[in-house]
Amino acid sequence: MGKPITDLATLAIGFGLPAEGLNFQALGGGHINDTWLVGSSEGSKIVLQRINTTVFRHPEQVVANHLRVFEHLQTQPTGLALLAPRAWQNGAFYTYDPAGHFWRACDFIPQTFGCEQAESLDQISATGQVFGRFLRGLITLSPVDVFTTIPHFHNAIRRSRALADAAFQGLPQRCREAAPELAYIRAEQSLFVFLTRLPLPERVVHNDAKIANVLFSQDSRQPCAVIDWDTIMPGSILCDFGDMVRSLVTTAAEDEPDPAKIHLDEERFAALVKGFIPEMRDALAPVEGKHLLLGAHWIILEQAIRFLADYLLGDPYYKTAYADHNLVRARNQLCLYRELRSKAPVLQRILDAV
Ligand code: GN1
Ligand code: MG
Repeated sequence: MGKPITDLATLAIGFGLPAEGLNFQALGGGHINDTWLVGSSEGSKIVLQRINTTVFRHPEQVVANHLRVFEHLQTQPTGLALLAPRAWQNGAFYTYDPAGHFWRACDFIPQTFGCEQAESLDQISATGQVFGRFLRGLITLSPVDVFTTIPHFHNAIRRSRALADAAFQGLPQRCREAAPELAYIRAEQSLFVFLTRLPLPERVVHNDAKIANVLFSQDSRQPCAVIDWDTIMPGSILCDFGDMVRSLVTTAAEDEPDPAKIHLDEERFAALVKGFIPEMRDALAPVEGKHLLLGAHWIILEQAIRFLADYLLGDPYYKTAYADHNLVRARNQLCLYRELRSKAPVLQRILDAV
């Protein structure tokens, strides 16, 4: 985030903001890219982003997908505000700075705010509904029209293998520290073999369907937009449902260290499915409807694996705020996963009843 403000100004002006009275606010929520909200004195605002090109190796494809999704969703009755991409001076929707960093921008959706954690059951239902509408809108977009910007993104078997490699090659002290978690994950990962055998339809999905990626209207307090379209690519609806459970049904932030505070709450789950399922019901294939809850198992265990592998390797992937941050995140996800395992029959009954 240590970019000199003058460079940000040049970029903001290049993406079409007037030069007068520019102001910059770092938006620190993301784990991967660097993001700023840039305003000008005449009132317009854009979101300016430096893409992490170690993670997104073909950032032009991220931008191409964004444009494709934007054009497609404009034709769909989602009722949601959309992220309009901004063109650079030359008409492309991105630019490189002199240091070779990749930048892109989109319009800020005015009068909105973000939220890291759900505050009420109504908010959970409304967020599930908005993701349902968004995904419903994407269902008519063919996966062949969208780039796979991160190959094997939700290939949990590869992720498990990467964890096994990290346990072998990672920082020895960290590998010792994480031995119980490694053993637990090893015992659970046969789930992923079962998942690969399911004939899941490939669809264009969001792939990061967490509450932090929803904007709420300042007037109505209702969710009005789904943001962070970087990982929209071919994948499975189960993953998006899993991320919703991971972020909306938990009682604590993703990096809460105290296990006593981390729970998967049945009422929250019921609120999520009440919002999400009616939007999606007639679009889901039977194999998807039947295995939605497995999507939560998949994504929560996979997320624990990803955080843990990163910890073992010395945190090359996720931004961290302190030394054990990724270990804390991994343990947090494993708490959720254990509760998911024990509450699965109850949660499945809730799903069956909607
Ligand atoms: C990353 O940067 P952010 O917060 O949008 C990650 C997601 C994880 C998420 C965990 C490209 O998303 O897959 O689920 O962190 N994005 C990428 O909160 O790896
Ligand atoms: Mg994301």
